[in-house]
Amino acid sequence: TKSIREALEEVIPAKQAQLKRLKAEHSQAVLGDVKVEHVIGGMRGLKSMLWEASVLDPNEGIRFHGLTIADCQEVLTPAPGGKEIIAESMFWLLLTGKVPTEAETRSLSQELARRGELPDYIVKLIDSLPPTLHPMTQLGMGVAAMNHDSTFAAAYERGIKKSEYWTHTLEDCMNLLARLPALAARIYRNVYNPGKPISVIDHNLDLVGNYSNMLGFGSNHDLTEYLRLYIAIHGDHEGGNASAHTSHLVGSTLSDPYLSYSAALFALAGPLHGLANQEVLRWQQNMQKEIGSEITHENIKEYLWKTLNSGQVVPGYGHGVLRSPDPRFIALQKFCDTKPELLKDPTIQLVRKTYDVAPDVLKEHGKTKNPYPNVDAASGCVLYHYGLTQFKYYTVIFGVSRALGALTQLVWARALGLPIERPKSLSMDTIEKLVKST
Ligand code: FCX
Repeated sequence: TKSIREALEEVIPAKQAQLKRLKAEHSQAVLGDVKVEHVIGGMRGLKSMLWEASVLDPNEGIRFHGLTIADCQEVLTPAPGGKEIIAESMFWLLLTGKVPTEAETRSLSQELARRGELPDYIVKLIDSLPPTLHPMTQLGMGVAAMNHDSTFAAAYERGIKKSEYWTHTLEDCMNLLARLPALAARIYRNVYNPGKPISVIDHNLDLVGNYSNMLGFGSNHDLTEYLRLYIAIHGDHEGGNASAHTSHLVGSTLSDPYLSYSAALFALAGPLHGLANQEVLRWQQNMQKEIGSEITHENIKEYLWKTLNSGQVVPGYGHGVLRSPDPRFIALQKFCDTKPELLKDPTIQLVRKTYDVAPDVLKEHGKTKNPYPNVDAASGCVLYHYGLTQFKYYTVIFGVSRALGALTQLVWARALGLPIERPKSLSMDTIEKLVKST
């Protein structure tokens, strides 16, 4: 059985040759215009970044190396006794562009389990933090501190050739990915169940199976399966989203993967990005409190207008690129469709009822370019149903997941020898001068 590193080694030369070709033959080809709206509008739609693992189509949603979520559900190996995509098979696909065999998937699970223990100094650091510190802040701090034993940073200090960067980057990425569940679970334990023992890593279990065990939910097969699906489909959403882009930017300075990914986590912790999944639950619970037990489409509409008229955004709706309902939202809804007890849950019913009316309300409001739900509209309510009720923790699960794509790109950026990012900025005066002269 091939290791993930060997599988990657096989595909690198062709990609390096492709980049060389692009540089030599098409460097000056035009991909689009840079308009003032890009400079003042968050660069929305500007094609300015190389990202290999996934591409987001505004209408069809995400494709991982060309595969839709439904394709992945069909071809990627699940956990023994499970049905959902697991993190290992998704990581293999993202990193190598190939669908791993079952044997390759299992050997990657074992490799990650072997690397999964937290170093003592990380345990001490996390245990010393106040439980009132937001779990995302704790996660970012823990990840940053792991740069203490970065193989890449040590090798760079020793002096290595550019062609060797990717091997050390991969080593760090594997360790980071492997340790994220233990780190995230320790934060959960410290904040919500102080003193409770944490399960040890089972070397015959997949990454998310172990994560669920360490969170204390291992005996709940349905929740574990949901976490597997959640983590696989949140793994990558092309490169321009704030967390992925941050990790790519920081990595381009040759900061090691721990520092690069911790920076990404702090971008994910913003309410317009990953924190939206905590905000959705908070917003929905307030709606439920205000409406009471008689929840109708009419009073959900009223609550939506109240949110919009008070100048706030409706969390879980809208997107920078998508222009139709997010297929990740649909995949999570389909998970619920197979479980009658989930369909009876009032929080899950509220998500569905909100989806019945919110797009029309947002269209009438007239600002949002995409009046449809994104993944965050649905992701938290199933966790809530299964007893993972602490919604301040939800973005941490997103943070465990997004490593799959962000770390993949860090390895590729180093394998392709991509340069430090340094776009040109302009002042408003300069823009006005440029506009007048054209
Ligand atoms: N509710 C109310 N207003 C919204 C809105 C929403 N859900 N989504 C967008 N708008 C508003 C914007 O605030 C903006 O108003 P402005 O002109 O007064 O500044 C206007 O509509 C145009 O924005 P638009 O171009 O459609 O959206 P952007 O690309 O600027 O922003 C996000 C995209 C996702 C940030 C935006 O839709 C939003 O704030 N949504 C709510 C938060 C959320 O769910 N975030 C998670 C997104 C994602 F899935 C993730 O990263 O996890």
